[in-house]
Amino acid sequence: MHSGVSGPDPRPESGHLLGCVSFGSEREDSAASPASQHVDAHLLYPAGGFAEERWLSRTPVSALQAPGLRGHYNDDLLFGVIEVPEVPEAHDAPRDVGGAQPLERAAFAAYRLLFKTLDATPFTHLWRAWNYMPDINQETHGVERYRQFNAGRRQGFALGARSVTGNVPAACAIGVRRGPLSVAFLAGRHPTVPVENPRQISAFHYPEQYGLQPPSFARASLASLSGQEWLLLSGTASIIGHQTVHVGDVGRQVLETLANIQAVIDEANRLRSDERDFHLHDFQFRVYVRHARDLAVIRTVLGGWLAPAQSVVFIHADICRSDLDVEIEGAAWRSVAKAPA
Ligand code: 3EB
Repeated sequence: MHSGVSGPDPRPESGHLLGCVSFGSEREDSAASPASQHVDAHLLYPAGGFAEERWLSRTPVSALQAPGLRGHYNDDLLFGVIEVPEVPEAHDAPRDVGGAQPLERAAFAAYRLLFKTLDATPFTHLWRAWNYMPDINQETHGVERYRQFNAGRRQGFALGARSVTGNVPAACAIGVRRGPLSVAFLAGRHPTVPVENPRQISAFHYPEQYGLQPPSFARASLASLSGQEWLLLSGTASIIGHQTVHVGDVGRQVLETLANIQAVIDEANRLRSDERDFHLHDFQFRVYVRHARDLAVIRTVLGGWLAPAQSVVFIHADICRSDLDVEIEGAAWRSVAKAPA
């Protein structure tokens, strides 16, 4: 299994398509893949207006179809996409589950469906979720929409009998231009090792000032599967403890974010048994940029730390705290000498 990001002119790649994520202007054929997530946000770099990230499997994949969900799986894992439109609540609807706000109910419905689906497959462990929603920083019903999402997600975890602290998946929650709540996910047969960042309070322990129901995600997921080890980094930003730092200075936000990513990688290496450590240069990155005008600064600062050949896509999108201008996530994988038992 490997993943690669290809630009507008992708070279032929070998492997079976497990899942696919596209960024930028929607292409006619992108809907053709049954397990594809479209991120409706302007692609800032690489140039060309469209990029695709493909998750390829060495072994054949099978399709999994359920109402509201499309996915593909191989022997080790399942990649799926769930899209839930936000609909106003019927005035006579029962108020006991799912909350009052459309996004909160959409998040609840998405995670209820996700865990219900996982429980019907061998892939009961959620490794990583990518959450995209429009107007993430906008306030409606007196609550910021990201917080509405957090409330619904947390209730979905609880209903699915999943832990909302500690043993939680890696994730990101990002604002896009339009569309339904879109959740892509990777799930596996075996639990991951959740990784936290010693420089930050765990997100699931954030104080109430960031919302009454804290987000349920780990800073990274360390996963083992036949002969490979993966490190999936959550969206990472310029946060120390629980506080945003370097407000208004995007260059320093990038440096602080890199320090956080390095701290998570160090922590993951500490938790691993294999001698060969993960290194910053092993990762492919996705960078979310709030203001397109910041792209040059962000690329320059990152360029000082990343290898020239490293795969990085830059996406014009909103970050879930309105005082953050940049967020970075990544993934790396490597072969291990012996397949884990
Ligand atoms: C942070 O560290 C920045 O709600 O799933 C990063 C990764 C963030 C995931 C999520 C939010 C999420 O709190 C925001």
